[in-house]
Amino acid sequence: MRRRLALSTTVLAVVAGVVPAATAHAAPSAPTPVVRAAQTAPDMEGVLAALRKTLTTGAPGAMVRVSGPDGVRTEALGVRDKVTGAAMDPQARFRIGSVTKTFSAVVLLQLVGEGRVSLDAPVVQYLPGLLPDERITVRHLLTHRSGLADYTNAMFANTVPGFEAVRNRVFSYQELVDLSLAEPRTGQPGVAYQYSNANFAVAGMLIEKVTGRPVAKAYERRIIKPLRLRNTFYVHPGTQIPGLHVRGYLHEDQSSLPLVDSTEQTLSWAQSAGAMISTTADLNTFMSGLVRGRILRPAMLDEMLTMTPVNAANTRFYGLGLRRYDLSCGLSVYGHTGTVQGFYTYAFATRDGKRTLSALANTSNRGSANTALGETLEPAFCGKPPVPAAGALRTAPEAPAPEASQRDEY
Ligand code: REX
Repeated sequence: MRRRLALSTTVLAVVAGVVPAATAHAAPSAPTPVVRAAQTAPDMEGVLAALRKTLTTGAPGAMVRVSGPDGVRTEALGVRDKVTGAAMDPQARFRIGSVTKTFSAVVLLQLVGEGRVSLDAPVVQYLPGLLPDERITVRHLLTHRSGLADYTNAMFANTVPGFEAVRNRVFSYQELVDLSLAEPRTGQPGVAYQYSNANFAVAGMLIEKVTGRPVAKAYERRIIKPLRLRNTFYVHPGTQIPGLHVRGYLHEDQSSLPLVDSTEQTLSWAQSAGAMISTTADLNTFMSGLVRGRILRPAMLDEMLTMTPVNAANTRFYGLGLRRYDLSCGLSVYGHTGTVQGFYTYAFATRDGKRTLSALANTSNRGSANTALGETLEPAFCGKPPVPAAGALRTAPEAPAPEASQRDEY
């Protein structure tokens, strides 16, 4: 409790996900994370309740996989295909959206560790003329502090028409960067966190420039093979999800209209910012392997885990292509979230990598379903909430525990 009060006073100038830094180059540092292991068993009843809520708020199906030294637990509700009625299947592949950003950041940090890229070098040193501001560094891209506008806001201002306009399009990275640069920049380099897919489009371009090969090869050689992720793919610009997979269903902005099957698309609008396909098992292996140092040297993992706050409550942080959530039980978990048409994903691990969770709902453009899916994290990592002492309810019935009030913040 003392710790939480102390944290809430450290960051005062945080506004709606935009966090000003003290100077152009030094981002505010996050409070020390709690690195201990998850101490209580996962509360699978709580996880199931969150999945049920995900369905009642509009997802055709949802599933979760919680892995740890005491075993693997999976839960799946609803359908993975609305037409055939096939049940949601914990083995099925799906689109992981921005969890792809963690893969891209790992590849770039490996290249940094090999001395082929410098985190604090200007991007234009590697990609001459690409960006109009030579102060934008590689680190700014990976921390969302470049000020490059997120072109997807305009692209998907009208959700379904926007999606249909790009679902079969193949963009070059240059075209995506041009879309971003056609908009005003959101700030000076290094100053504020502002989530933008443009950052990870440039990151992909950088990977291709430095390695001389497509990003798919880098993911395969540097992450997928070493961690034996047999169900993880980057098929861009292919539109199909290979093999057994979940079908994705996109909500229209007008909620009376039927769901749109959004399974097949190039995902070219995202590429290295969001086009990968995986499974809950592979995502757990990936996040666990990452935090345990299996794919990054210690110094590079430290860079990735250097976090700055991104919400006013000071419970959400962003590192280099990696999020940190501080849960109500005081535990910090690391991973990423994903949203692409028809698919919401969460993939998180404790700092010691011993407990991991991946969750998927086959819908999107329905914030309440995404929030409900995120409510799997607390029970999975914190276990059952403490039962209040018998007298406690009589003395203070109107005051909710701080833990309870924080459970909605995903
Ligand atoms: C694109 C629009 C969302 C989705 C987006 N996705 O930027 C990236 C990602 C790749 O995964 N980001 C999330 C669409 C936020 C993350 O990091 O967790 N929304 C939808 C609309 C809204 O079209 N008009 O909900 O499917």
